[in-house]
Amino acid sequence: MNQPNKLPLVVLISGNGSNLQAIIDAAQEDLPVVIRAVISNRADAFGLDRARNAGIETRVLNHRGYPTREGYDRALRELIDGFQPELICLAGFMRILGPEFVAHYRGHMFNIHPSLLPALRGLHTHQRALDEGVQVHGASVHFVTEELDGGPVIVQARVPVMEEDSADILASRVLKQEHMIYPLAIRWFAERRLRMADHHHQVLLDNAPLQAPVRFEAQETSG
Ligand code: NHR
Ligand code: GAR
Repeated sequence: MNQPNKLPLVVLISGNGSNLQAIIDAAQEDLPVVIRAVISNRADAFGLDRARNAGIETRVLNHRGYPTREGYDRALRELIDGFQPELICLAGFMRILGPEFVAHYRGHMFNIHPSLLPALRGLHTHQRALDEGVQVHGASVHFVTEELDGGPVIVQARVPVMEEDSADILASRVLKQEHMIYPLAIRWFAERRLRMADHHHQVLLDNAPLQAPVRFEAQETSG
């Protein structure tokens, strides 16, 4: 089915897929996107079930079948391009992507990262936030560039770190915010309000460069 006014997406996952679910749910409301496919590097990713339940095409491309990263990247690119997306969303995707892959989708790929970038790039961000004793933590949606977790940041949500937090409790507090900010950034892109400047390190929203990431303010809810 071709839906002319909707932005075609491909979502890449490796695991639970709760961010994917947030995008699916938003698309069933009024987010003007159509998810053409969900691709996982792991066959056991629960997010694949979420996609199937929503009637979305799924594919598994296991990196273990490829001796080189370049080979995997090439196969992944061919798989993605078959769906002709205008935006690729990394949503808990756990494989680093090489410079050629990234260049092919320049300005057309988002990632959601569980920290207030540029703080805490890389993995295990919640435990590292606790270890460093930071009082404020959060999540960021950014354009993907060749620099890992280093692309220009679109929107961030902040969460407090509590004295008694475990990494899991902190992660779930952050994740709730991720589910708000990822559909928001996708909405701006779908509405053609958002793009990455040609020289890569700037986000343009309504044609104006962001001086800092948009700060999403969490709604106070009970509990
Ligand atoms: N690729 C590029 N080029 N740029 C980015 O900003 C990327 C990227 C690929 C993934 C997500 C990122 C995150 O949000 C992401 C951003 C995986 C690793 C990692 O070390 C690090 C950061 C991110 C994703 N992966 C290991 C690897 O060797 C494998 C770890 C595993 O399988 O558990 O690829 O945090
Ligand atoms: C999310 O917190 C996402 O930000 C993070 O993994 C979780 C995936 O949850 N991403 C990374 O750490 C990427 N390296 P989900 O599968 O439920 O969306």
